[in-house]
Amino acid sequence: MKFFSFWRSLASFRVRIALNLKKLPAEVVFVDLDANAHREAAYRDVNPQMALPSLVLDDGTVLFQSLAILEYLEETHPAPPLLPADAPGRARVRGIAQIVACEGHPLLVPRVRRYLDHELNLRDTQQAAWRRHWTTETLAALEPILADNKATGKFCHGDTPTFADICLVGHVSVAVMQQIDLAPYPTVKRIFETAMALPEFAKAHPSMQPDTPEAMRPKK
Ligand SMILES: N[C@@H](CCC(=O)N[C@@H](CS)C(=O)NCC(=O)O)C(=O)O
Repeated sequence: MKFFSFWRSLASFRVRIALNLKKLPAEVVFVDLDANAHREAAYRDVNPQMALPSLVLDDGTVLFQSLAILEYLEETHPAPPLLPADAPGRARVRGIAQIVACEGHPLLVPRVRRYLDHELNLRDTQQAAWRRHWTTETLAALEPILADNKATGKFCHGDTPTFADICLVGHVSVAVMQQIDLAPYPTVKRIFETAMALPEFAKAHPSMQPDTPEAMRPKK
């Protein structure tokens, strides 16, 4: 498989975690979003949406959209399971994952930020306020869903990681980058720390990728 990825891409982060948990090797092709490489013909031919990630199977089939890729990996490589065995559990996990991937994250992606900047001419402080607002809204939605449900365990659903944790860690990583205080979201924070203690999550983190700029790597 060929995996088109960028270090900072949260949607790529999700697929990296799933590939690690399921121990699936993939050749990684780095696409530099900051250099607009995703808008060049070479990548547009792979994914006309010009968004990361994409996963190209050995027969040339192109998969796109991180949640669809996670579903594909789950169906084709069921161990370890990243969805619960019961239908209500699967709906809860997918619901939590979608709060992040379908509600929070789309408001923060480069093409939205570019529009705020170039078309709406918002000042840096206004753009930062936009990002902070939607990041916080998502944290505020996740906390009671996780805190007030007995299905929540060490992870978002039970004691093993699922799609929900895979999505949650990316969102919390963004909140940390924005220096948002996590104290009002103790369950989210606890699950983030539990998940990031696993090597499969830790080595998928944006700061740990081969294309991560030196300045964004953990200080030695
Ligand atoms: N919903 C998509 C998000 C895809 C997406 O917007 N990816 C970002 C990086 S995380 C991207 O490539 N953005 C390019 C742009 O906005 O121009 C998914 O989950 O795969």
